[in-house]
Amino acid sequence: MRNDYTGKKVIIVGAGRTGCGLVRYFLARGAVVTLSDTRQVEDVSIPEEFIAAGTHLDLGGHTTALFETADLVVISPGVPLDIPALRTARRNNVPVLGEIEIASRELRQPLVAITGTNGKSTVTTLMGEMFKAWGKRTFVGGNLGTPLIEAVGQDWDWLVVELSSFQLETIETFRPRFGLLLNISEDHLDRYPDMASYQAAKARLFENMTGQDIVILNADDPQVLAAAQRTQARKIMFSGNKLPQEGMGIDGDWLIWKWQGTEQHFAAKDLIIQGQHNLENVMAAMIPPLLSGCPAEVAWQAAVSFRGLPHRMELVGEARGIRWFNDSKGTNIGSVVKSLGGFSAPLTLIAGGKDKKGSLAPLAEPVSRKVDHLILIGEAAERMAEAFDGMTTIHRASSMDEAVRLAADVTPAGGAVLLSPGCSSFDMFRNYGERGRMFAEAVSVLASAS
Ligand code: UMA
Ligand code: ADP
Repeated sequence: MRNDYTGKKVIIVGAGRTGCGLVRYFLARGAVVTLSDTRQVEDVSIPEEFIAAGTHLDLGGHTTALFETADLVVISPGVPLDIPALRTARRNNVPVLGEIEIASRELRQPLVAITGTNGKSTVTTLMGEMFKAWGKRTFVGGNLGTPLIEAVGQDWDWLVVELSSFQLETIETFRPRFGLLLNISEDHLDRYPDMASYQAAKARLFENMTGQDIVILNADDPQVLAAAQRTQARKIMFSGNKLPQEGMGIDGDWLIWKWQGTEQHFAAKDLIIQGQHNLENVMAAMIPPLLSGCPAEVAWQAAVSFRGLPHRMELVGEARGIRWFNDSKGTNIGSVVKSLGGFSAPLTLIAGGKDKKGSLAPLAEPVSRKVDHLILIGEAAERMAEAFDGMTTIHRASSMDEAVRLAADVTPAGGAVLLSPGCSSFDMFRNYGERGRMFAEAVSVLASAS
């Protein structure tokens, strides 16, 4: 039996949230579990129950010999497939799979998978709200935070799952009922050798989908359409600038759902979340519930009540007559371009962080047109300073506090400060959430001092 792991030697790689979920899953199924991580014992927190249940630990590095004789290796998304231990496993014909594959082999509920470079978390959360408003017991998770393996064994009607390219690299039979590809622009070029490999990882979403499944695609993104070219699944489009024959699009101030000869209209002005990209997100989120029988007014009500997620263009303060926006989740260049789109006031941009090595060129035009002051932080500061030389006034800061103080000095009242780093956070912070919180805290210190 495919899911019978009794007595099997299973190595879980990565002792983060995914790894811990996997250990619990395999212990409950009688496997002989080893948890392997590059971190030293003092740097990881291993739950007591794992040790009590006999979990073996392989810490401070991955012991290659163990990977030669395992029955199965299951990796966390942050673990690259080309590390020596995983190469050894594959050379010895030991299957190397990811958490999404393992979880989806157990889960029988209809599953919506959402991927793309930007907008995944927004669409996943919003769609979850729609299914819940319709009265469905809905798991909402994946890359968003709660690993899919934690959905196993609970009563759900629907699974709404955000997937990263990392997670898609290690699927085998995973087959969602609905697969959404929102957009593709440069990201994660610190992990992929080139854009084609990143795009290929995203396209794996479609590989097991059949004519009975539905893919939902951004009609305006050529890379999305190229990635979905060979899929067998039925294609339904959404578009931010036209009306597809069938699907969802925009006409003036209206979002329009066209389906089997009928049309339904929704007033864009009723939405709280702002920006062209969020219209696209709302349309993408509505399609699976609508096609599954959710009444249109229920889905739309959930959309108009949605206030957006923290760290995505979140207004965190108005200190010194300046509006301060936290877009810490803007972790790639494409998302910063979208975020700048909404600004017209004098603008200071705080950017930089751990460099993902993608091209900065798409940001040049919006920076010269919209950004009066650019404050750079983190490892990418040097490369960004070179790329935007002469286009705006460039400053450096060595901490978030310093960046915020500097922004307060150079931005006039009536202007705005935007933290939209275009980089990941791991050079200076634990994650994008901590980076955004430190920004908001520095802004509130400023507000209370003024
Ligand atoms: N590790 C090794 N060997 C390696 C590399 C890493 O042992 O060669 C260990 C690390 O020391 C660490 C562990 O692996 O202890 C971390 O694994 P992980 O990074 O996969 O962490 P998790 O806590 O399991 O979080 C993962 C996702 N992380 C990544 O993709 C990097 C989380 O997405 C996700 O929320 C979670 O699973 C639940 O599904 C975060 C993310 O940054 C938010 N995602 C990227 C993004 O959104 O851009 C893709
Ligand atoms: P993800 O989960 O894919 O990182 P989020 O929903 O968390 O996406 O949004 C992250 C950032 O990406 C936002 O702050 C915004 O700047 C940008 N963004 C959101 N939706 C879109 C979209 N549909 N197209 C392009 N950029 C977007």
